[in-house]
Amino acid sequence: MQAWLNKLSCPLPDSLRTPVETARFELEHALPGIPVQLTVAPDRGDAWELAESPDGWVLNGGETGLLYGAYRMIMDVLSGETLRPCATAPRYALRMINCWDNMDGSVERGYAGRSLFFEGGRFAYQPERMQELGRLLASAGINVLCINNVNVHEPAQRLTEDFLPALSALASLFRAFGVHLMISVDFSSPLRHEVSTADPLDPAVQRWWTETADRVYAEIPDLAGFLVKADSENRPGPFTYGRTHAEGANMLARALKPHGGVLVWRAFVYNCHQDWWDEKTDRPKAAYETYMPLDGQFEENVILQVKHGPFDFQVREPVSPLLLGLRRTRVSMELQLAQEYTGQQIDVYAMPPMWQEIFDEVPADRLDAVAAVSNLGRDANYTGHPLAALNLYAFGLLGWDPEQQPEAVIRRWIRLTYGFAPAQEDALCALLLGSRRTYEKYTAPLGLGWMITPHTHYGPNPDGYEYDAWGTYHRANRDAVGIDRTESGTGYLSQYPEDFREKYKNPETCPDLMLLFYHRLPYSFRMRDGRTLIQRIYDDHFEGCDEAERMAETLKTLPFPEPDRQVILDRADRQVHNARSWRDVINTFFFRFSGVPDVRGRILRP
Ligand code: GCW
Repeated sequence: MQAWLNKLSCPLPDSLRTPVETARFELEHALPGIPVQLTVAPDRGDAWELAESPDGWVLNGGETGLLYGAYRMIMDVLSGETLRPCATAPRYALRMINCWDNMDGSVERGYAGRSLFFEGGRFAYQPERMQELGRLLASAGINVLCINNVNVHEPAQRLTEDFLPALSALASLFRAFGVHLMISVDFSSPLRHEVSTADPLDPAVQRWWTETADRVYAEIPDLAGFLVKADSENRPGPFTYGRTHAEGANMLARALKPHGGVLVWRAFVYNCHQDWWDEKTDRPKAAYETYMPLDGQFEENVILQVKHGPFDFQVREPVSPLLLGLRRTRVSMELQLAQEYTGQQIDVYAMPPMWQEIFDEVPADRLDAVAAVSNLGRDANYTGHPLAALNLYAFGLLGWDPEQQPEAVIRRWIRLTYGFAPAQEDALCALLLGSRRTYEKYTAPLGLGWMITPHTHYGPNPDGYEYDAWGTYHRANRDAVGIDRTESGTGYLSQYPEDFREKYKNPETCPDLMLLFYHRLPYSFRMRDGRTLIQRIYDDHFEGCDEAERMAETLKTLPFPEPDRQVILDRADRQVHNARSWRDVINTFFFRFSGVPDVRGRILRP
């Protein structure tokens, strides 16, 4: 089972070594009746062009360009579209998947089974599955795969001797698909190798990293680079030595530079030991405060990877002010396919509509790269929920061209994956397009986020993080809820450009769905449609839950093939259960605090 390419059932031979060989093989087997001449223009990289010739088609492009072009032709034909001459190049040079896989085989925030790459402290993978994965990634235009968790644990932390040959063998499987591997490294690694410090300005540390990079690149010359989570959620980093993140990142970047590698440095830095009495510290402000002063100080092979929102992949967050602020730093925007806070691949949650909002806010020339936390695992269908494969596919397509419309991407995926009749395609497309809004309605209201069960992050718990150290407070009491993040409050909003501030600063004009992100408001606050805030909260939760029930009914009517059908229907039942529990817990929470009954007399627990 290969998600959207399940119609391409031809197994891939082991002999494939280069993207051009793969392109040729795939075209010959998938489109045997269509003559395609491949012409390589090495300097064109990922770009490609398709033209008609008297004897068929001419596909011209860089080595990887030919592969992307070949998959595009195949997918056009498989999804019933007519081949047309065209030329295209990706908007972002790096389109990266970040796996949070540990070498013991577990996956941090993984909802699709155990790791595809590791088990028992070592590399353990099925070569055929790696080829299938290479095919899936390349067909979606994804070109970098970071295989291990940013929270680096042993033995990856050590970069042991046997790590590199195994990594090299894996890299050669993906090479045929134009996918470059990347590894997460631990900033304190030198300490495990008889260097007494990890201070980035210490010559012994610099030497250790230079030698390590040399060793790694001797085995894997086309490794994309290193990914680093430093000084974040208790990980080691430059702060221990009184150094800045530019000093830390640049030291590593210089070690990679002779090899053409990039150093991807995550900007997910905040105080995770906050005192909940402290109302001055506001977690969403943290990344901007840390990195804006460093803008322009990074080496040119450093890419700063910024989560799309200022918190952490909640259902609704504003775009990170850091993404709008940085001008002289190469930036990657990090999305999360793993549905950590968005239903854990049990609840249906199609991400393209959410990403469209994000891409609309970030000027196109601001980003060099996009990255997404993986939703992959060892489950037969790769993504746990068969419909979650859409998110992987869509990430690749939007990383190539962020202007593609969510509906077009979703329809194309449905055609490739299921080939439904038009009415069924319409039904599934509408369901997917609406799935994020539905999920949003039955979970934490109006931009508040975070009312989840601590640690597992599935299911409701309004006070789960309220008296904790993670900086994610709603501060609900009997009169009001939310945090004032305008200038009169924490000042978060002043990290944005003027037009953005104008849009959100006033509760009367702030878009409803962001209301409680920016403002602290009484339950009696009048929304623009005349409802009170508390009534809006109740209504959303009743509506969201009704919608989840209807989604489950619709899914039952659709002719999914087995084994997808069984998985989809089982998970739809669990989603309904989850939605009811959210509705009841959240509504009860607010009813108990406010004492305000539902105007429509629906039942709320006293
Ligand atoms: O959302 C948090 C997750 C952690 C994760 C962290 C991060 C890899 O709960 O599991 O750690 O984000 O992005 O680094």
